[in-house]
Amino acid sequence: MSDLVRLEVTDGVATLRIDRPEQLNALNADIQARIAAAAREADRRDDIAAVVLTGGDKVFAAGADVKEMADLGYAEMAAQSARIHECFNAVAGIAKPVIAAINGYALGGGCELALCADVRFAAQNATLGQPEIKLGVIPGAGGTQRLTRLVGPSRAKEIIFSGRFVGAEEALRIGLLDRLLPATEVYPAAVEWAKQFVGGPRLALSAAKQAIDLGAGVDLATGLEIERQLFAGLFATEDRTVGMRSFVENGPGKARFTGR
Ligand code: DAK
Repeated sequence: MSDLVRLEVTDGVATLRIDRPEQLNALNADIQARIAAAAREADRRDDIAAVVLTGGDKVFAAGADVKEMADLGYAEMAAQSARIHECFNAVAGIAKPVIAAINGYALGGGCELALCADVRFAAQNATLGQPEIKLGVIPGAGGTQRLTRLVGPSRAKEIIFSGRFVGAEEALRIGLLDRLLPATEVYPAAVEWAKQFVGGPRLALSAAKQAIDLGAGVDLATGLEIERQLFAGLFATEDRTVGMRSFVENGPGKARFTGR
């Protein structure tokens, strides 16, 4: 793993860290590929219960690398767009709780990357936005879809059409962020949040994430059916047996899950 993207694991919590601060963590093709690889590793590894996505204490990511993109033609971009989607889908597809810890700018592809997490904690001075319109393009890594699902179509359109920066307070108010903290507390708070899932019922957490994410894109009846199937499937797990037996014998909240 390059130094530009690192996957660090401590006591069951992985930190997926982007580290190119002098370019405000601009996501070039190399970094995108490395994020995808790190996300797949985080998904695969049994010693990882939850993931913190961070760009460090100065900046989350100021977007895809505009300098790298500026001279590309249609054919090259058509090929690249599949790769960038692979990267973002790999993060969104981590079948474990994922939290974004946001300091500073999360713009364009940076904002879209944060949208691939399940929840977002940010510094009071964080700045979010989808400024692609000012470059003559639109968000291309999920912004028109994931932002809309999170804040609703009118707000998403207003943010995307204008390309304006969204301050942390507003982002919290509209549901784009989940918690605001002093800058130095963002990452530790995200790690604390992630820690609650260590030793948790891994398969049930994964099923809950799948039900919510898959259900968000379909009609209610289909969503309910997805939930029903996933729920029934959990009766094939050891954690379900342990969880219910522990409740019956010892009361609530004492189960020791195995993750199987
Ligand atoms: N790309 C490349 N370099 C960037 C960058 C970016 N997005 N953002 C910042 N940098 C670089 C700056 O060029 C500068 O580099 P040097 O000149 O020092 O070499 C360094 O980072 C520090 O930036 P500034 O000097 O500009 O710092 P300031 O504090 O003055 O301003 C800023 C900070 C965040 C307001 C400003 O840097 C800025 O506006 N940055 C660009 C923000 C932006 O427009 N983001 C959206 C990028 S477009 C795709 C899907 C998605 C995408 C692309 C393709 N496909 C499906 C194929 C996504 C597109 C985007 O994200």
